[in-house]
Amino acid sequence: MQGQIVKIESTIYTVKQNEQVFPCVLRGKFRKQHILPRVGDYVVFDKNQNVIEEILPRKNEFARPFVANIDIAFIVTSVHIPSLTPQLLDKLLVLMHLNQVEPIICITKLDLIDEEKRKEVMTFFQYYKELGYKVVTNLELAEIKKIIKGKTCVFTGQTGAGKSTLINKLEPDLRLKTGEVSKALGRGRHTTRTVELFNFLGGKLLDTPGFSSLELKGCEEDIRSSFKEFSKYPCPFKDCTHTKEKECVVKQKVEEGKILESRYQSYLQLLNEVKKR
Ligand SMILES: Nc1nc2c(ncn2[C@@H]2O[C@H](COP(=O)(O)OP(=O)(O)O)[C@@H](O)[C@H]2O)c(=O)[nH]1
Ligand SMILES: [Mg+2]
Ligand SMILES: [Zn+2]
Repeated sequence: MQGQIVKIESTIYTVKQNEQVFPCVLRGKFRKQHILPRVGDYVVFDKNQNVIEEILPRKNEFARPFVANIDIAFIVTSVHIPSLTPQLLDKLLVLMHLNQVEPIICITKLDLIDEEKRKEVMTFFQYYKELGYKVVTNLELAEIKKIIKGKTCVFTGQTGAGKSTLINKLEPDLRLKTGEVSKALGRGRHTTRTVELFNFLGGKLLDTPGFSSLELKGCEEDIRSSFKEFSKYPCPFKDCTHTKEKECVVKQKVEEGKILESRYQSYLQLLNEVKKR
């Protein structure tokens, strides 16, 4: 039998198959192999013995949160309290790119800024649209629902950006469910609770707090290739790192304003982070 892990609580793995749930334990071999199932994993399990036999190949995997098989990440980005932080946005875009997760930039709190500022931030996000990223606002509920259908999604972004508010607007029933989970575990809403996979608008929602910055593995080349705009401007030196090279076209384009200064700063910061490891 095949199913998907929707919850893990100590040694109990809840497997869902055809909307039926089965609390399972692991075959001993998993411990020896140092591979453990994660929420989101598709598994082969024995329905009668309630034992997980095998993990099916993953599309992607994360350690914090301990999940697998994410299709889509909504990067919830507030433009006012908390203020827009391009560095965090770019970091999450790189993280998703390197894990084959489709990022959707979701802008919130546009109602809290004036017309002039709104024009300014929309110009900023237009740059991302031109790079091929999908950009929506948290008022475009119909569009967001269309994106979610048939997919496994996460909502990530700064605390206070409006993730919970948006999820509740999309699916008011879910608040009840997530509330029940926390209550049942006897934990406050600010402590970490177990990750859970819910049915959500014809797709699935991995209800998890944000991603740990430690998730960003990869090498310098990975970071470079994640900044899609760089490939539009080939440098004379093929392996140009766009840092100290004299004839770097990327740096020139930053100066000309063709590449956003904040994007370039994000690039340098991420390059430093991976170099340090
Ligand atoms: N004005 C305004 N407030 C918002 C918007 N989205 C969320 N909020 C408020 O921002 C605060 C934080 O939202 P919350 O959903 O808890 O953020 P989370 O930490 O990302 O889950 C709450 O008081 C929300 O009511 C928005 O688009 N406009
Ligand atoms: Mg929240
Ligand atoms: Zn260069």
